[in-house]
Amino acid sequence: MSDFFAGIDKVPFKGPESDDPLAFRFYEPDRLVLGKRMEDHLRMAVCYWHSFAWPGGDPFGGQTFQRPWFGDTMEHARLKAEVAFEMFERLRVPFFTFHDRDIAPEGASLAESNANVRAIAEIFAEKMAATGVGLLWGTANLFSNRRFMAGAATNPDPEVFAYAAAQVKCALDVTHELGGANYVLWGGREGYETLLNTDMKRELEQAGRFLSMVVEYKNRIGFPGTILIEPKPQEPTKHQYDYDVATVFGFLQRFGLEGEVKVNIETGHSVLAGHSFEHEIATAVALGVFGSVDANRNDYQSGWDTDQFPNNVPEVALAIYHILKGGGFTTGGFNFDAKLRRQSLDPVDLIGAHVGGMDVCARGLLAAAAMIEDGGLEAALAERYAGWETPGARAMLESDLAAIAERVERERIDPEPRSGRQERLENWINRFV
Ligand code: XLS
Ligand code: NI
Ligand code: NI
Repeated sequence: MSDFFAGIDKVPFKGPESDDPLAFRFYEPDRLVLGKRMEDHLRMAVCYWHSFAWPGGDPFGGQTFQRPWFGDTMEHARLKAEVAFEMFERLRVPFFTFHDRDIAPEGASLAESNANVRAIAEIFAEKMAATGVGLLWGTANLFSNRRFMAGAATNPDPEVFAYAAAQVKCALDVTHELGGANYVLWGGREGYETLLNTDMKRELEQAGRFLSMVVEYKNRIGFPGTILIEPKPQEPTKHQYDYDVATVFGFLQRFGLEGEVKVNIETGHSVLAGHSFEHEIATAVALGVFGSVDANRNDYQSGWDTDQFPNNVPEVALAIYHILKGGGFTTGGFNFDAKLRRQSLDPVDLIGAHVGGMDVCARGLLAAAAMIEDGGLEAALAERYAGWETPGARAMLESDLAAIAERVERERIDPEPRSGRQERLENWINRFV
C-alpha cells in the first residue's frame, strides 16, 4: 500500500443533494436504467497516461506535478501500478486503459522494453484478479520516441514500420493476456507535416497493410476483443490520415476491414474535426462501426485537444442518447482520456476530477434514458419519415429514373414543404437535461 491517497476514502454515493466534492451525486453502479446496471451501460475507464504518466507540462513549461513514481526505473513503475489500482478502487471504476510506454520504462532495446511491459502486466494480472478491475483496452505508444517523428506504419523508413509492428505485436499480446475488451490504434503521427516531402499514396497503402496485419494477427492469436481506430484530424501532425469517422470508414472499406475494425470516438477530436461529438457517434452507428468512446471535452476557444474532464451534461446526454439508440456498448465503454489542468497539483484533484466526470456520464445516461422512455424524439422522427413507409415509396427505390419521371408527370406530383420543427425538438431536449 502507498500513502499517496491517504485520507481519501472509497468514493460514496450521496445523492443529488450532496455537496461533498468527493461523493457521487448520480453514479450508482447498481442502479437499473432501462433494465441494465448503470455500470454496465457506461463501462467507464481511467486512462493511465494522463493520470499517472503525464507530468503537467505545456508547450512553454515542463513538469508541475510531483509524484513519487516519476522516474524511469522499474521500481518507479511498480509504485505507479500500486497507486493506479488504489485510485481505481477508490473510484469504483470497472476498467482502465494504457499504452505500453505508460506502464513501464523504455529499455535499451525493444526486447528489454517488452520485458519491462510484461513484468508490469504480471502485476496488473494479480491486481485485476484481486480487485475485479478489467482492462477496457491496451495500445502501443507509436508517437513519443523520436524514431516515430515521421510516423510509424506510414514512415518513409521501412525499419520504423518493422519496429512499430514488433511493438504492436507485444502490446496486443499483453492486452490479450490481460483479457482486454479492445485494442486501440491511435495513429498520432500517421499523417504529414508537409506534402512537399510526403508520398501520400504510398503512406496510405502502408497504413492499410499495417492494419490488415494487426487484424490477421488478432485472429491468429484468437483475441476476442475489438480492434479500434481512434480518429483525429491533426495534432501533433498538420494532417492525420484518420481524420474523422467517415474518413476512417472509407479507409477501412478500401482495405476490406469494415467488418473487422471499429472506431473509438473522442469528444475533443470530434470538435477538432469540425463536428459535434454526437455527429461522430451517429455517423459510426449509421455505418456500423461504433466501438468505444474517449470521454473528455475541449476548450472551445483554444483550438487544442485540451483533454479536459467532461462537464457538459447536455453534450454527454445527446451522445449517450445516440449510443443507446445504436444498441449501447458491446466491448466498448467510456474511457476518460482526460487530464488535470497543470495547476491541479494534489492527489485530491485526481480523484475529484474523475468523480465529476463519472457523475456527468451518469447524469447524461439518466437524461438519455428519460428521453428514450418519453419517446418524443423518436415519434417526431417516425412522423417526419412516415412517407417512406408507404408501399409506393418503397417500390420507387426499386424502380428507375425514367419510371419515376413518368409517374411524377402522370400524378402531377408537386411536394408541399413541411416544418422541420427544430426549435420544438430543442425545447423538448431541455426538459431532460
Ligand atoms: C491523443 C489520443 C490518445 C489516444 C491513445 O490525442 O486521444 O490519448 O486515446 O493513444
Ligand atoms: Ni484518445
Ligand atoms: Ni486525444
